[in-house]
Amino acid sequence: MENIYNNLKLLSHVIAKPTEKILDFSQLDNIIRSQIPLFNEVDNFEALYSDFITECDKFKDYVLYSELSEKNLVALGGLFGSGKSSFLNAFNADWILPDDIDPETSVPTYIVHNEDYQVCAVNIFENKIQMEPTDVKKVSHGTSQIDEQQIPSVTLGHMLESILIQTPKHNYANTAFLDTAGYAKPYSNYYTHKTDELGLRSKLNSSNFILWFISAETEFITQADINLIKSVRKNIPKLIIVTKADTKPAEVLDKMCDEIKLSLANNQINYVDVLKFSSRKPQAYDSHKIKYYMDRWDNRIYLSSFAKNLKVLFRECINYYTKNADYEAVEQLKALQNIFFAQIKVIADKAGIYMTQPEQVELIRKPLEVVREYKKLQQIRSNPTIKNLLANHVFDSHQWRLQEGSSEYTTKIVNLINGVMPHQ
Ligand SMILES: Nc1nc2c(ncn2[C@@H]2O[C@H](COP(=O)(O)OP(=O)(O)O)[C@@H](O)[C@H]2O)c(=O)[nH]1
Ligand SMILES: [Mg+2]
Repeated sequence: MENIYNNLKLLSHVIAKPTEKILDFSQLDNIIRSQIPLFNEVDNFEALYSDFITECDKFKDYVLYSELSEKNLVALGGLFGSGKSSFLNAFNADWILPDDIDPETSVPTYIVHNEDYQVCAVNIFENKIQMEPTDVKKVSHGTSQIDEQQIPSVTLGHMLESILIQTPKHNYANTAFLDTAGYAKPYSNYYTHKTDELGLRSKLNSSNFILWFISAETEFITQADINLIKSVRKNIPKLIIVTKADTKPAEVLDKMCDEIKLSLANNQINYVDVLKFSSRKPQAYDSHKIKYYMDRWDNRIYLSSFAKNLKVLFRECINYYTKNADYEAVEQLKALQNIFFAQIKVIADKAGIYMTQPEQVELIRKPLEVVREYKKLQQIRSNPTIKNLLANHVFDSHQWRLQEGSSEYTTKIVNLINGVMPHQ
């Protein structure tokens, strides 16, 4: 009886509508769902739009979950069933996440550090609700399965947009993990809109770092994996983890890692490392190396990329219509962009999120242009010692922490400065 009462309580909780909306997303939603799709003839619109929607969803999550504020996001990607949730459970020494038997019920889950154990969720009505930690498994596996009762099982995953778990077991103060459902091929039994490749790709694109999982059981990296990783933004560091290492002998694992490295290199994919892990033996294999990378990432200062990432769709659309001399569409898009970012700013201000405006994104390049012009005017020549100092000490320094984090970003800036400061 008590179980039935608790399950009913959980159900009413999960489907509760907000009594009062403090943050109103309706105007934003109107622009996103009704107005932007009108410009769908732009090249590659489907991928651009999917990235845009995901970035908007991430923005909503950062607004609704103040616990995510200022945190870098490490997204977990890979095939459905590759061992992502098990990795998080084992890595955090905390068996809170269900291993998903059904992708339909799997809910994107953030994990952050807090001294108190707490779980909250955002439901499909954009209402933030508190939950009991044990409810996380009930949401995915169904209420009766957990309680071993003979009443029909009710899964509630489809009522939730996302879950946020705060746990003292998660050791990274500046990092949030995002557990995704992963992807499945359209002909697979696990294929649903939640395991669609485009959706996962967008989720990865809106993260700061990526952990990509490949099960050792497959013994190789599939072309589908390669294609997906390749389609994600180049400047997001990607660490490849071969999971379920306990299922294969050492020599098979080593050969698999070498082949993965070769395939990635052949496809011009930058990766941080290829490491082995088993959730059955979480201290064994390369777990210390994974921890090393996690520590490094946790030390990176978070720089909000919302404005930059949201701007991409508008920029690409405006470029397309400018090229096609459709100036009416260009003007419409510029007006839409202004309304959109004004709305974003209103919400960000209310939620206390710092937001660069789109014109500031453009301005980021300007200081170096100013230096270049000034040097030309004054006929100043560069001192190579200063250049080396900058390259070796400033841009290479751990103190100079960048959200982009990648060596590619550093190289870009060093190249820019090289351009600004010609040899004597
Ligand atoms: N032998 C073994 N099985 C694992 C390991 N990690 C996960 N599994 C199993 O693989 C299945 C899928 O794991 P899950 O973590 O749900 O994958 P996800 O869909 O990527 O989150 C589950 O049945 C797990 O028990 C591992 O390290 N070793
Ligand atoms: Mg999972």
